[in-house]
Amino acid sequence: MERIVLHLDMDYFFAQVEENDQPEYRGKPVVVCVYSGRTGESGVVSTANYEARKYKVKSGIPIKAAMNNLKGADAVFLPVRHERYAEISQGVMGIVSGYGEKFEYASIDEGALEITGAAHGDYGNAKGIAEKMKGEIFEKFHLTCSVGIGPNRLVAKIASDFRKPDGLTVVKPQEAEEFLGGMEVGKIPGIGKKSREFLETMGIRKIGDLRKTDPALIAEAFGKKTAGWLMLAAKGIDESEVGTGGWQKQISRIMTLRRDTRDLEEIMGAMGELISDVAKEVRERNIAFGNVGVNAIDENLKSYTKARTLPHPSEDEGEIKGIAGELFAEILKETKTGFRRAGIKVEKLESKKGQKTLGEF
Ligand code: DCP
Ligand code: CA
Ligand code: CA
Repeated sequence: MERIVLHLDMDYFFAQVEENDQPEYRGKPVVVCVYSGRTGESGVVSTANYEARKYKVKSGIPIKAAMNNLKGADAVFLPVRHERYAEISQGVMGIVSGYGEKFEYASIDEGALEITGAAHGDYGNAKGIAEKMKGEIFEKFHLTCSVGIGPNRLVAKIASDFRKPDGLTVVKPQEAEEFLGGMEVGKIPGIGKKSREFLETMGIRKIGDLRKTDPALIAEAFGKKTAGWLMLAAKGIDESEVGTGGWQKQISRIMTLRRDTRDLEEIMGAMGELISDVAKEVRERNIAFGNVGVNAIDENLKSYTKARTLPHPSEDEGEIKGIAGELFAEILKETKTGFRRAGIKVEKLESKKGQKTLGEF
């Protein structure tokens, strides 16, 4: 079977989440900002929606410059809300991971998925899978994304960036060389500004130029290892596996208690909100957990953890609460000090579709 990999990248991610949470901003230029806090306007732009990008506002520019460009444009400037984006990201990636055999969480708004088996090695099927996935993400989260499909992660990732927003680009193995050839070398993931400028001094601007260059020259400039990888990339070759990468294998929350305590009821009272939060994420990611754990840190900063494996995977908030209560009771029985911080986690996460576990691959 021919290998098929899918790569997904959310469109103007942080800004799109903000538009959803505050629909009155839709249609206006929306700029999400990392305020440095020194003055009201100091800091950089995290991202901007497409309306704002028409005014040359993009990630990384100073907020002041964005304000300048958008003067009189009725633009909205919002502070970043990382937790909210992470929550949505997990929900979206939970959907994505269910469509293939192996999933890798690549960044807060990107994931790679091996779909060779799911598509039976057929690119037409692969396209259908991507359409269905995009549909489900839109239905559940009202978010658009851009997807690339190719014979490996490299080609799939570059393809995901080819048409935006709401794009779907399929690059078959025999099309990969041509697809890449006309692109700037900077499109190769890992080629930053410095490398790009250096290659340009060698007369190499396009990936096609790189392919035709004597590998010995590239090795002289970048070292043998990087050069080897670069020359393969230029040909659209990438044999790396889609693995577990940074995909979160547990969901956990921890908090500082209002005061040091040894009172089980007080600890469990404080845990209520954290447990609801964990359970909410479990639901949103459409997963189940096979293990519940607690963590308690006493007034001397000594840490105690306990966990229990469940006989069957569960999605039940009540079950987390019940087990957490028992585990905290055990910790209290074995100690004499007051507790300052307490936390909860669920592990052994798996997709409810059964066969595909999230994290175990
Ligand atoms: N981000 C950031 N600072 C940067 C680049 C990105 O804070 N310099 C954040 C905000 C983005 C998110 O990461 O929403 C994802 O980055 P992308 O590069 O994928 O950009 P977007 O998703 O915003 O836009 P696009 O539609 O071009 O993918
Ligand atoms: Ca993106
Ligand atoms: Ca991205």
